[in-house]
Amino acid sequence: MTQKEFLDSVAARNPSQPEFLQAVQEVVESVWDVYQANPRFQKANILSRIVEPEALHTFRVSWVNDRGDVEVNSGYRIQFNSALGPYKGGLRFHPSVNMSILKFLGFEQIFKNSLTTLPMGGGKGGSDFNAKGRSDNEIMRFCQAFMTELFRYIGPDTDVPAGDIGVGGREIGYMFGQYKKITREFSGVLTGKGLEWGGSLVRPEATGFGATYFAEAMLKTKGQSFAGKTVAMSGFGNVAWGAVIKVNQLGGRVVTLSGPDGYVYDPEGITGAKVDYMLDMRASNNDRVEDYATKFGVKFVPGKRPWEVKCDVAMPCATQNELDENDARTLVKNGCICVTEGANMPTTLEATHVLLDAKVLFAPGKASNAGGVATSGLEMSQNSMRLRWSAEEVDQRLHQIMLRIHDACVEYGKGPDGFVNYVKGANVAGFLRVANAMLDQGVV
Ligand code: NDP
Ligand code: 2IT
Repeated sequence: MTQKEFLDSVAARNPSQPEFLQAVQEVVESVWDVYQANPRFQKANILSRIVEPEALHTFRVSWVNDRGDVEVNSGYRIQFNSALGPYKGGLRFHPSVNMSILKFLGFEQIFKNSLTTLPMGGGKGGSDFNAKGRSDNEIMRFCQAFMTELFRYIGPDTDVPAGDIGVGGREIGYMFGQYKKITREFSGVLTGKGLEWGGSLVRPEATGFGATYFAEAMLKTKGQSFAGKTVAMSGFGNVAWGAVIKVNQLGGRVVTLSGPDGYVYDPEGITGAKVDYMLDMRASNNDRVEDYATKFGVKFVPGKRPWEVKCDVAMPCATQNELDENDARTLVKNGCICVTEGANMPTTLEATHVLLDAKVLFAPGKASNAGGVATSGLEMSQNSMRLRWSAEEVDQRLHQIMLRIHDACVEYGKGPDGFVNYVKGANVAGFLRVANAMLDQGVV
């Protein structure tokens, strides 16, 4: 079978799932040669098995809003691959959520979790719930209704969900409370828990810290660092917040943030109270960054993305497909040397090719944003031991894991000219561990 025939067959089996097919295509393009060179993988039909989720759960979530009206949402949990450990991956609450988006995220999660080298399989879930304008009580009731269905499918040794877009510490708390009430068990069934009840220090910051450590390692391959660098960032949520903190610590200056309404340009840099204000914006359920511009008297550019701003490093930290081919060309033209994904698949396939052709340092999210799930893995370890590590210990382990992922990408992605294709490196390194584990475990 040719690569095209294989991709066509996946497309035929998964109609109307463009994001999922995009994620599959990127991985298949990278691993095809390695796969063809290994008859054992082919005999076990690993590639066809790896693109098929082990289980898909969908359920109705009915709940009552503050006006007393009954509302209905769709709930999902995708258990994609358990070759390396219990299913592990976040829950996304956003009106755009559908099967295609969750399957792309669950698929990416398999390889990301593999890259961490921690014992975690891949999964993802969520709901099309829209938190915009909801009261705290409504969010609690929704989370409880969601968990009343989800609890049947998860468990600390089966499937361990965490946060993603629209799911942070508050939502994890409400879901954990409901799980505990239903099952009468206090366990490590979710990660991203509060620090006083089983959470890990540094988990809130981990994705952004990890992405910044990864970017620093990439810059180092060119003898450079964040010191004095201008950074364009998108999003204003959990990942962007952690990345802003770490870029500041490493001497860089973040000059943009974005939301669905547009982007803010703050040439002085996002520091001090402005960083704390990001948490207020995320908690306001307001869906906009314009508030930041109003509060701090900086420029707001409605309806646009931040990639038109001149920068040395770009860190897309909002959502999928938010950096397209034109944006990539603009970044290259403006002298950007490094693009590190904090979000999952924020760069389109076409934009990825533009950046790689221009020899820009480009890190795919499955490598550079793996710090979040890696620290979730460390939270699971602490829960199992019933111990808590210090912030320094967690941060040090996180840093080491990110450097190891960077090394794995270099090992499998370095070309004859010395240029590192991190996309290829991450996909091949992530794939090999999963494929070998699947071989060992037989046809299941
Ligand atoms: P948050 O909910 O904390 O923040 C998401 C941010 O993206 C918000 O600023 C959100 O605004 C914005 N956003 C959502 N949709 C759009 C859009 N269409 N255009 C512009 N901005 C948008 O989520 P996270 O920070 O946790 O997640 C951000 C990205 O990082 C996602 O791709 C997620 O999958 C990925 N990620 C998250 C990890 C984690 O541990 N949290 C780990 C690894 C990756 P609003 O919500 O108001 O629409
Ligand atoms: O995309 C991701 O890696 C996450 N949302 C974090 C998953 C996790 O289980 O911590």
